[in-house]
Amino acid sequence: MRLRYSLTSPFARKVRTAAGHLGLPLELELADTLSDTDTLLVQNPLGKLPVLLDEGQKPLFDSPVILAYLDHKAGGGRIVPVDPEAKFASMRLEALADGIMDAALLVFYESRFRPEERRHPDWVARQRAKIDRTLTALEAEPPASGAEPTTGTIALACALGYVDLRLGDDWQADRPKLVAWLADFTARTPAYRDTAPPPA
Ligand SMILES: N[C@@H](CCC(=O)N[C@@H](CS)C(=O)NCC(=O)O)C(=O)O
Repeated sequence: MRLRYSLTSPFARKVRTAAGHLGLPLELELADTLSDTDTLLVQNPLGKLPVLLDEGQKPLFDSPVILAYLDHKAGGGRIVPVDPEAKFASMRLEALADGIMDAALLVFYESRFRPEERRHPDWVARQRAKIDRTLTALEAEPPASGAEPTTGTIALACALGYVDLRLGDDWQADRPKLVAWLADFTARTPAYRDTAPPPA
């Protein structure tokens, strides 16, 4: 399997962490989302990464679909819980974590791609508020430490890592439970450690 990815993409990190945890080898191929000629545009008309390429399959995206596919390839029931209650809890957590990443990405893109005079501070503040509220909700109900990784906890770890990378670690100050949870997840999940982005 080949993954179109970038080194800093939190969504691609989800896939790399999941594949590593499941023992599924991935060939990595960088993609340039700013290029008009990158084959990424053919593989995913949305022009977004990650995209997973596997023989006999259409290109797969987005990251929740790819994680479900990897779980299937690994025999099922590994990172997608079989028990319906646990499965929907994991999917819900993944949706929240992906939402944090979407908002953090938008904040980052605003500073990276928009000239200063066309930026919208109120809009950026709204994105940051989404992240803040979601982290506070998760601090009130953090995932259990010591559990086997699921699509939800893999996504959450990648979201927290991305917030650290792009927005700094201020979020940690009043969220000791999430900080402790991430430390435990990091210690127990080599594939997450091995996919840390280069420093900003
Ligand atoms: N929902 C998608 C989000 C993917 C996404 O936003 N990827 C970013 C990189 S981290 C991207 O490709 N951005 C380029 C663009 O939106 O044009 C997923 O879960 O894979």
